[in-house]
Amino acid sequence: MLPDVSAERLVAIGRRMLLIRRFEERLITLFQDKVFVGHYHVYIGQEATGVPAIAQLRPDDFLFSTHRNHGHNLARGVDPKMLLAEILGRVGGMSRGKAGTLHLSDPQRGIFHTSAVVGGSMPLATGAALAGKQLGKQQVSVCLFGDGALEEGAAYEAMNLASLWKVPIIFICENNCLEAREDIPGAWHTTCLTTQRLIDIAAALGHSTAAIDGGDVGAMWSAMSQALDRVRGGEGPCFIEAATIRWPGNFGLWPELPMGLTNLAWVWGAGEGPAAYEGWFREQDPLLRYLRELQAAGIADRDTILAWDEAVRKEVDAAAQFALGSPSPEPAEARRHVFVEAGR
Ligand SMILES: Cc1ncc(C[n+]2csc(CCOP(=O)(O)OP(=O)(O)O)c2C)c(N)n1
Ligand SMILES: [Mg+2]
Repeated sequence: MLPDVSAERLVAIGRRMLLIRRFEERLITLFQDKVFVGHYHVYIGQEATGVPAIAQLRPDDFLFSTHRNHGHNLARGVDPKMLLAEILGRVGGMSRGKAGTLHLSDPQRGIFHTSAVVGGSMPLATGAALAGKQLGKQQVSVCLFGDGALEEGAAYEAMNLASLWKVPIIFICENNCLEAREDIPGAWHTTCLTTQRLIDIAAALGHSTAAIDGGDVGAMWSAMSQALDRVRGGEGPCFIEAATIRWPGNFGLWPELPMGLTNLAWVWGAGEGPAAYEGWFREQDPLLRYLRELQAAGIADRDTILAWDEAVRKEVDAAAQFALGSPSPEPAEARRHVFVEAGR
């Protein structure tokens, strides 16, 4: 079901999801073209979680993310040009190319830290929430992380303290561990935890919880809206488990495009694409699911969606042109913006 908001907002969500998809697809092709090196992760297949959640934040709220952070940054309104330059390690990036994909930050947008250390953002987000509480401006700290973070001790300390201190924090666990379990309603197969329903962990620690289909924009919108009311009202932490089916390009060590670029023809019928992934296109892809909902509600027809796609692709082209035209940092830059200069 679509969120109960204006058509303008529904459209903005769809366009932002599309921007994330095309940006990440471009990033994969840039890597395949050897434009940059090193490990990186993409957010494709999880757009229906981050976009409706982050769209509801106030500009002064705090956002903490993980290794799968590009989509969260775009959802928060980070400039695609600067974001791509940062990911490629160029001086045009938000951190002058020194943070790279794994440590993106944009303090002006409340993105103080993303961490590739699994679970690493959770204590920091809890600390920010404590600051938010003490500042008394009803700022909320939102922490997105994967199911794997619940393997880490830091996650439990953070969740426990958040509850003890009743701080305004929303933990959003993006559980991309595949399929729903038929034997336990509301539970998902997880690879790394004995607990099948991750909200049970948070509930035991006193959090208010919600388990939703992370591919459903409306479900995420409503869970987040309720969580925000609760935490801004001083009622303590919330934990949302958003279950998503892992995107087929995300199974290997490196992201791949086994299905090619997303073919939007699947929104209004059967598009072209490898037969093996027809189920993904028809039922699981959260972007296609949402665009179909907009179409069925009469908010966007085929031509409108294609026009959005053209505009988004141009925005990604411009980002690529900017990032590729931006130089790498000078070697001497390595000694700047550090706590202690080497050799001192
Ligand atoms: C503390 C720590 N242990 C191991 C790793 C290596 N590592 C990188 S991503 C990852 C999987 C994380 O799974 P999850 O948090 O569910 O995120 P997903 O990639 O599934 O979105 C692991 C184990 C790490 N980065 N940090
Ligand atoms: Mg995971």
